[in-house]
Amino acid sequence: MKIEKINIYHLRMPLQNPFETSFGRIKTRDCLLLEGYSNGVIGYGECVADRDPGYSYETSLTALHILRDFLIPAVLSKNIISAQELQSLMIFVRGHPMAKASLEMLFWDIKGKMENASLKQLIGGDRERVPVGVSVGIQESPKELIDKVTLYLSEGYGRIKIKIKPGRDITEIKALKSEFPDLPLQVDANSAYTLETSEVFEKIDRFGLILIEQPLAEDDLWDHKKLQVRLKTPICLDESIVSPRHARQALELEACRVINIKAGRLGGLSQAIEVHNIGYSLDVPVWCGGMLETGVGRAANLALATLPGFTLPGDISATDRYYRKDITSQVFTLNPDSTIDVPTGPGLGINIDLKAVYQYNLSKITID
Ligand code: OSB
Ligand code: MG
Repeated sequence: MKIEKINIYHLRMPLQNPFETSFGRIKTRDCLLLEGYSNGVIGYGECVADRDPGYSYETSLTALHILRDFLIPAVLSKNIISAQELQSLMIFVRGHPMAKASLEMLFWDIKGKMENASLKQLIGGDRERVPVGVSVGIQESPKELIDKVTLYLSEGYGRIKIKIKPGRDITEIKALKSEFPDLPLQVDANSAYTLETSEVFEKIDRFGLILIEQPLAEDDLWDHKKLQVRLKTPICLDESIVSPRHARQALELEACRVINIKAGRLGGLSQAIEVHNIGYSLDVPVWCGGMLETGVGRAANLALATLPGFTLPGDISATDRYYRKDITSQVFTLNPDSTIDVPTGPGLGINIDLKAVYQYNLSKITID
């Protein structure tokens, strides 16, 4: 395939509810929507970098810069036959995985449309629906947290993740577990603790959580190893795993026992599949993380999670958990068994609602 032209829309999507993590609170979610043209076929990719560099150093505007000035000029009008080939064209850019991943997503969408195959088929997935959970932000009080979780449980979510930070952890976990003793619960600290502030994890360890996600610094494996030996609960790394090599090294070091896979963080679906393969070969559970994607990224996450090593529920929730009006005409809904159906149409299997795109659009540029 030769990609002739790419439009980049910078979108700002209002969230249904503010989302608070240890690194901040947001009411709107920024993303980039890439729209690529190849031989009459139009494909889409989503860049999951947000407005602020809180989760990682990338932002929507750094990604826009790297895509516009480096990545897109390097791939336009080249004959690209595989994701690996696309990756090799982008390798001269150090870092900026979310920018790269958005171009790879667009590549897969076009490829699927040209070959009349769904992304799930292209990557060899074998499920029609995937198990999912919901990620709940830090709430005003334990009471409000219980109300939120009660609501999500009534909607059918079978696994709950809550965001924690120092001072907003053990009270919240205790409150939830006394209200719902059998609740399948996991927590995500987004790097908010250090070994010095880590005593609380011995207390958290008594609650039999599914996992503790990214307690310590994003650029650290060693201290996670030191924390993991103290705990029965598996540590799951998110921010720290930025390549298949990091995944291998983290597992060799026993810095974690579970891996959260996000194509954006890893630089593309092909890299995400490699991390999955490492986990699968070693019997290490992996699951699909989320970045509050629009329906575009959600479709890609659902396809990715059809691979057999995704044995834990993903952070892939129904559309209405995120946005009142999404930019895809498809609305993703939760099945009663806490699963979501995987799109079956060619490529990502979604249709873009351009009216909604223009409603949320801050800027549009064309590179050709
Ligand atoms: O750490 O998993 C995370 C959202 C934005 C940035 C980082 C994270 C998250 C979530 C939400 O936890 C997951 C979702 O998309 O539902
Ligand atoms: Mg996380």
